[in-house]
Amino acid sequence: MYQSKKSLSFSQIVFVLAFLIGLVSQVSAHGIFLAPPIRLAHEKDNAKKIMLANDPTTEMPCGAGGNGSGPVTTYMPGEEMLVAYNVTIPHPGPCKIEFSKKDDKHFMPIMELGECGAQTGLVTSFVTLPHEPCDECTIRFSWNDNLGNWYLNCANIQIVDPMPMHKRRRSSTRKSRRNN
Ligand SMILES: *[C@@H]1O[C@H](CO)[C@@H](O)[C@H](O)[C@H]1NC(C)=O
Ligand SMILES: *[C@@H]1O[C@H](CO)[C@@H](O)[C@H](O)[C@H]1NC(C)=O
Ligand SMILES: [Cu+2]
Repeated sequence: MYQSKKSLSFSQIVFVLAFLIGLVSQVSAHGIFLAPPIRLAHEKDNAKKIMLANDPTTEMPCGAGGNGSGPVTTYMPGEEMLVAYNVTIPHPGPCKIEFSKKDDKHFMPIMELGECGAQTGLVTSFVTLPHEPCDECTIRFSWNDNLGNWYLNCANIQIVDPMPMHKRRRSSTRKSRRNN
């Protein structure tokens, strides 16, 4: 009964392939940090980059994307930063948002997200950023599931005061001049 009388049609082959690819991505993907935008691994293949960012990792401190490139998102001191994580395969276990001032060192939790990986779908929150400006700081999403796996994604951020003291003084001078 294994001998097939006719070969698979092109559309059947496409269907089977799509099914397999779907299965593979389902098995490997667990979740990805969508906002702010993260660093991704040095990889030519975009699908693999995304897969590595989704998979459990043993690479500390920033997972597979650790030394990769990513955009830098700029915020104001104390700004409420929107964070979004999409869970594709749920596992219980605590998730948190952490902050490092420089060089991915001394990560400190700035928000606990609870058991954010217990259900599939998008997890969003607003996180209050530190007030102190920094040029090369990192936001890390960290999830440690009930099987001991780590999911880590890092995003490059900057905290920039749009009106540092000297500028503030200058602009108020300008204003008072205009008022005179
Ligand atoms: C980045 O990290 C990967 C895996 O840890 C390593 O194989 C690679 O050599 C590193 N690349 C650079 C430029 O440091
Ligand atoms: C978000 O997760 C859902 C399942 O929970 C999945 O179907 C969807 O493809 C994911 N989207 C992204 C951008 O990861
Ligand atoms: Cu899993």
